[in-house]
Amino acid sequence: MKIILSFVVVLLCIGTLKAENGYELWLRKHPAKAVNVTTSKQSAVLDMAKKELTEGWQGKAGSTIKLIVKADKDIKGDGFKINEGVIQANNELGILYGAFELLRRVQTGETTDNVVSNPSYQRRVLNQWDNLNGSMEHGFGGNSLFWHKGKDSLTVTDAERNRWRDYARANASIGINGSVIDNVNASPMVLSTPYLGKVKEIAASMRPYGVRIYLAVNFASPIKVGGLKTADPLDPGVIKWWQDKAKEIYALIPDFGGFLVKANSEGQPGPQDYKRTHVDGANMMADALKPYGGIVMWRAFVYSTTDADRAKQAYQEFVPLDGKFRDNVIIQVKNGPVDFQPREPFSPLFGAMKKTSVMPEFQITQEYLGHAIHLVFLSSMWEECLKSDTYQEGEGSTVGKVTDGSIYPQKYTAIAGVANVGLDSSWCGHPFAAANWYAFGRLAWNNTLTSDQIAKEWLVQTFSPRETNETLLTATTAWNSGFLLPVKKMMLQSREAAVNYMMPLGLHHMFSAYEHYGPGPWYAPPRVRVDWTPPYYHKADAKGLGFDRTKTGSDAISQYKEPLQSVFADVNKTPEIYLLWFHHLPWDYKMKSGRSLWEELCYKYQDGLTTVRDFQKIWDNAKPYVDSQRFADVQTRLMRQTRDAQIWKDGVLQYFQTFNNLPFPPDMERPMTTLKYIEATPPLNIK
Ligand code: GCV
Repeated sequence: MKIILSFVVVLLCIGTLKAENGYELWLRKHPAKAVNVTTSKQSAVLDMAKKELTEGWQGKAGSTIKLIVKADKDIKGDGFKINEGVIQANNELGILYGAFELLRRVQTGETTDNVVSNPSYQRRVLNQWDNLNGSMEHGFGGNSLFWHKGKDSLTVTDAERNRWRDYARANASIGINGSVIDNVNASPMVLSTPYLGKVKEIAASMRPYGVRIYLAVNFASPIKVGGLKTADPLDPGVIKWWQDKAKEIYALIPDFGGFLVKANSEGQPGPQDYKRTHVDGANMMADALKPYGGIVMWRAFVYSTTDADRAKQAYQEFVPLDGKFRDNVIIQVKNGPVDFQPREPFSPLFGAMKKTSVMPEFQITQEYLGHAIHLVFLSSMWEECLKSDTYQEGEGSTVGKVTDGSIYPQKYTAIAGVANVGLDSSWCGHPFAAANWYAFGRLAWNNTLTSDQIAKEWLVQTFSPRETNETLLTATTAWNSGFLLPVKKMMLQSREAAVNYMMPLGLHHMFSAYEHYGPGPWYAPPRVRVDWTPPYYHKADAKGLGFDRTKTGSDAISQYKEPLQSVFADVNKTPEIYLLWFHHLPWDYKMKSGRSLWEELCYKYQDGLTTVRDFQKIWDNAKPYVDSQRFADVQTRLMRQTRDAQIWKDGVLQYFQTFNNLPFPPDMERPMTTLKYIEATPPLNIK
């Protein structure tokens, strides 16, 4: 009887699911139950917490919730406690975060008693790679939320203010408390007085939600904006220029967060242009910001063609500088040593800088993971990184722990995510790309969360039926088994699937030159610098494949702490997921499965493709539970993802055959297109 009832209810739901464009993200409104919220005092932030609870309450009708701002030894920073209808925090922002957490817990059916929640990182910051002309570097969710071209580019409208507020609210709901609102390839103009006027407006819109503004700054700004002859960090005129600029900014924006700097990297100016060091540059800026409590996030993403292995260079340049930075400088380090690839081992810089604050940088926008076309849940990748053991202070020195202050004393702790958020009505392009924004925030708040938990939370909030009357709640069992479980499984498999159809077994950087989307392992025109071409990384030849980073090769393994060094040095001990990252191996190398390297590679690509085909079936079966707009949108994107996975498989494997002349394993699917065709086809992401 129950089953029949559930079925009937599901059918009823199908008829009533209204089209949704994704704008509400994970904060979709449900009919609220009556609740009485009391506060110990009145303030803008507390009023907002009260409003969220009143408008979103789905717990017992008639409940009372008390909001109490009172210090407690168990509560750290802007953390909170929830117990028996009371949210307690050290400060008002903590109450707001607690309110969002309580609503989430009610919705996901988790306990709402004895909850103590403290953030892993103090600064949880999005990096928007937004250009001042309104475009976004590797942004796939539309144009910039903050900037646009034209003569009215600095006038602010109410529509913009509302959008910024919605952005800040979404961030606050997952604990993100900062946003760098311009690209790390920074235009000096952002520091000009007219632009700072707009920055002030943006900051004002976000402030009520506790989201502070930061700016990415161009090291040559004193020349370009200030009219000075130099940007030498030791020049008194330059020092004064930055001090005056900091004073100007803080007069406009008293809670300004600080600067993010990409210096001497990929052609950006920096202190080395004046024979100075990263320390000279970063400390000079840090001194200018210090009186106001600002910080400098100085990126370690540096490499040049002079070293034979790009993966080694950040470590080589930064480890000798350990201990020399001011305490308000944080070195921002990408998760892997190369560049946000589908899979990299963790950067050896994590844990190696013991007297300097270090923060992880993740890429939420899917530059290398299928843009806004492929469904790839990146939480799994970040979880893998945060839980990787660096062994720097003995076993258990995970990347999470060496960056969140639990192992090394750090005055400031922080984490950054390169945002995928833009002006699209769905914010991020792909409806499932919002799950990556969500996951970043949740992991920044708690770096020990599992991707399983995060996926579940996101799905429940993003897709659960809006109706809450009791009859419809009987649909829950059907919803769980028909939607939540299969779709969650799909999300959790999606990153590994992408690794498999793009570059399995430790292969990396095999993208076409066009926007890092489709396959291009063959791409190597004569005048392009070699470390921007895939053959530099895969090193395929007649004998074998892979980058030798052991002692017989670049010796990058020596940057890892024992026992990892020995593990990576030994081909039999190296985890197969990193095999070709660390070793150049013959095509007939025997894998743990008993297959040859070539066969294993073929099966991995096949596996990636087959998994994505299955995603299409999973999604089609989920149709009764999803509104027509989001259903069709995901369905169409999955179609393209499947086609692309096929092209990745066909392109890469046929290219490797030009070296090894080996046949495909007998039971493997044959290619659908020739290598020649794939090489000549325009980039896949162009519609
Ligand atoms: C913002 C990669 C990207 C660049 C990006 C750079 C960085 O190289 O392709 O677009 O520049 O990383 O992180 O600075």
